[in-house]
Amino acid sequence: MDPKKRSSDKASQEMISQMAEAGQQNAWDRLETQLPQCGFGKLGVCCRICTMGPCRIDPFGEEPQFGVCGADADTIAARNLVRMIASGAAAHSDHGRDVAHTFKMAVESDNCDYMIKDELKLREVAARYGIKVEGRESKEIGTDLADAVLSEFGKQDGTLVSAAAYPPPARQKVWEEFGVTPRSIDREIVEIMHRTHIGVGSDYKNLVKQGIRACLADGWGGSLIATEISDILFGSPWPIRFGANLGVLDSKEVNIIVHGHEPTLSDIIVAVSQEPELVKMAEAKGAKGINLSGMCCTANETLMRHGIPVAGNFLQQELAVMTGVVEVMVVDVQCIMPALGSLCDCFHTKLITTSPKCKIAGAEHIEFHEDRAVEIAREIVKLAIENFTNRKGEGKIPKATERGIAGFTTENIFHHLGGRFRGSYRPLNDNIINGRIRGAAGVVGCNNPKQVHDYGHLAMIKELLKNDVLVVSTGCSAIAAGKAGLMRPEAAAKYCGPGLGEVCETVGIPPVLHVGSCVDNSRILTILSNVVAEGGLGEDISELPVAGAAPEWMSEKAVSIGMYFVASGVYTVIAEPLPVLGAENLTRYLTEGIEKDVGGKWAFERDPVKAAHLMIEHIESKRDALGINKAAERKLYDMEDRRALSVE
Ligand code: SF4
Ligand code: MSK
Repeated sequence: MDPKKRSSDKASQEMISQMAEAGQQNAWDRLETQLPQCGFGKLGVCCRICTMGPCRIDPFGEEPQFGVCGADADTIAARNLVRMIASGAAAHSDHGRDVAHTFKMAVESDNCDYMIKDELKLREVAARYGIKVEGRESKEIGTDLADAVLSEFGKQDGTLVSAAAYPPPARQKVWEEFGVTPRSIDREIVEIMHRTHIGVGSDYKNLVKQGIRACLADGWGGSLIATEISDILFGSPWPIRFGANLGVLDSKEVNIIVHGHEPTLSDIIVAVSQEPELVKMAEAKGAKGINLSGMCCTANETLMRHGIPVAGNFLQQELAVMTGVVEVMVVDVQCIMPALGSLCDCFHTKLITTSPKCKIAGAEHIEFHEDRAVEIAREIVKLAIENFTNRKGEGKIPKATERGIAGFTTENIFHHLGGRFRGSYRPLNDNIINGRIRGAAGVVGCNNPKQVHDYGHLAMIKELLKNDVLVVSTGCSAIAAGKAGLMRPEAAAKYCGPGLGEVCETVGIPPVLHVGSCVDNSRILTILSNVVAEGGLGEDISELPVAGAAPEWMSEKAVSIGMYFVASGVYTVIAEPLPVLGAENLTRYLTEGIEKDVGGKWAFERDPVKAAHLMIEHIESKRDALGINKAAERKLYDMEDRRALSVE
């Protein structure tokens, strides 16, 4: 076992070796025990929707094959695919719903642990939902907004307000004409489950169509609500310095890792963990203090708003426990490996589950209730402090850490590029039109032990930067970029082509912009809407020189994200193919025909550098179509150019 074949991250390599020496299993080991994985499952042609099955189709069979009910490979794979979308959209949207409920509680109560932190955003978002804002108190506006967003989940009439309030008009027209404008969030997810039941639809394109409607209800609905309401409730992010990788753990302090996805509990833990009384308690136990860090997207939430360091991304959750210095790993929902339960048993680490939706064998459950948020957060921090004295020895913490700047949003990119007093996307559009920036790419998504950890993200991002493509990133991809130093402003000079490098250095931004967690992929959608609205790059997102990618994806949420980018007009490249390759017509539709219907399409490419070049080719073809490649000749910046770019 060569750790370099498992991870490109030095801190992770060190911990992988330690796990091997200690005889502890991790995700890479378990993947090996699973090999060879089921070919039918991989190709998407296994069905167990009813008990006449399970049925499977041999994709290499001479004769056409059918399940017992007569379903062919395209039907089976399409049903499986859209069920993945249903699950992914449900996960994001349920996160949005929970944040919206907390928001409702906050605006309706006079004595609550949460309060509105961003009044300006409250008014902006409320206005989009058609709520009167002039002359009204924040609490009144907030009450109306809470009701409006909560009704998006279950309403029976009309279409999503946000699907009309945020995307460019030309994009809305595409959806209307194709018949995929989402009606309500829950309804689209439920309808997938209905349509894929035995004996309902078998037309693979019609099945995908419902998948599209549900994923749009996720990206422009549930995820967007999660982002917008979190900004209002917990504060909109602003560029902030952070440290990243396992080296942020401190052997002298009480280490608490917040892991999962939602900000509701973690935001309160951030506040209470520095209360003098708790710090004193920690000192009385012999610790230097309380050290909070994050894992996966809860990390991104606390990093974006508070600069809390990131211990790692998805494949580092077991490695963090292996350091032996984690007193408590507190988890909420999503991307939490069940393996943590038994692994924590081998150490003093307490795994604490907090959501009734997520209980794990071997974990202690302290149920989180928003109306007692501070009290519960204190209880968890105290438990960690008490556990400090149970630690055996100094532990083994890898030294590797990096620093960077995160905290970019649709709104503040506006000011970074256009200046505080004349915020505008104009300089970004102008630099794309004049060719200094060739285009933009969203590189997002998970880790997957089938790819060398972080390598796919980093190789792809570096190739894009070298070719003057600006990168925005979320989720575990953003953490990978942060750990590799790509979120330092100085990275522009090292990794970017001359055009992008010059723009980044002039404006003072890193070449990879961290825009948040998985639900914050909705920020990328609204950034694209703003670029279209700014003018000069076409009328629709599908005309923009942009592309998306998930080079190490693994979760069903990534399928929903990928599909909502495709359905919003974005060419999207993923490494591990969607499990559809056993269904020829469906595969051809997703990678070709779908473009005629929604403007975007999928591509599958495991080699991250080749994948980057597919994205670059696409970006250049969009530039050609816009007629802006003619204006691409290089020139040195004169003072006038620099003035146009500088931050006021
Ligand atoms: Fe087999 Fe059809 Fe039942 Fe699927 S739905 S398990 S293909 S009989
Ligand atoms: S945490 S969904 S592993 S990005 Fe959002 Fe990372 Fe993927 Fe989970």
